[in-house]
Amino acid sequence: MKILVATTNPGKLREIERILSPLGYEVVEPPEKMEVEETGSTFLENAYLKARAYHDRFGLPALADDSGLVVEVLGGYPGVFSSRFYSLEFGGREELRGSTDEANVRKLLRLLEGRENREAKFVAFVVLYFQDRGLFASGECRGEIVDSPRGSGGFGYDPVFKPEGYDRTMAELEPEEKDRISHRGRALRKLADLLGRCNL
Ligand code: ITT
Repeated sequence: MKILVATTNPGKLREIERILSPLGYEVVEPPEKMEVEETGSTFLENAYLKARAYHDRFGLPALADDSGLVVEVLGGYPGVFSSRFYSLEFGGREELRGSTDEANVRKLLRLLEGRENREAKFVAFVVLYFQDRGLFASGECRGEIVDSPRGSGGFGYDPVFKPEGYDRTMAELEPEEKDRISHRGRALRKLADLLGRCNL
């Protein structure tokens, strides 16, 4: 089955290809960039909006991922705002000096400075939209936020997220190690399983 990956994030695209290709799916990149307004208030709504928009535009089964970091002591922030956390008024705006990932991480560390409870989880909702319906699955990865960034793998908040049971950050794991335990890996394997049992 051909699956169009409905994302503008190269980090996500890499991971989705890495996880779905060995499961027998032909993963296709979007022919051109497309911004979809994420007007939903949940990961699921936003994933559905993106999958449907790419499907309607390009006419292929489209897979979207809406994901983010949920931090307990920040009342669930950055959550659905993870990709643009630095620019939110919540917690004070952070200056953009380099990449948005770097500014997001800087703001997160500032807000958690001196905090004892550093629990966090990554959450992903994936939606595959085709034949006028959306199939979805979700995955989580629990861990905590470390004091300063470590490692160069992955993307986003990976350098400051230490998964439960590990003494390395997500950005210090091998790509396959991340996929085995990540929110995205878990969600995509569930979705593939569901698809396999749907007989479509
Ligand atoms: P698309 O909507 O085009 O897919 P996006 O980056 O805007 O790209 P989201 O709205 O789902 O996607 O935001 C996800 C953000 O959550 C992402 O930019 C990171 O900041 C963070 N995030 C999600 N998964 C992550 C992961 O595996 N590692 C680190 N950070 C992650």
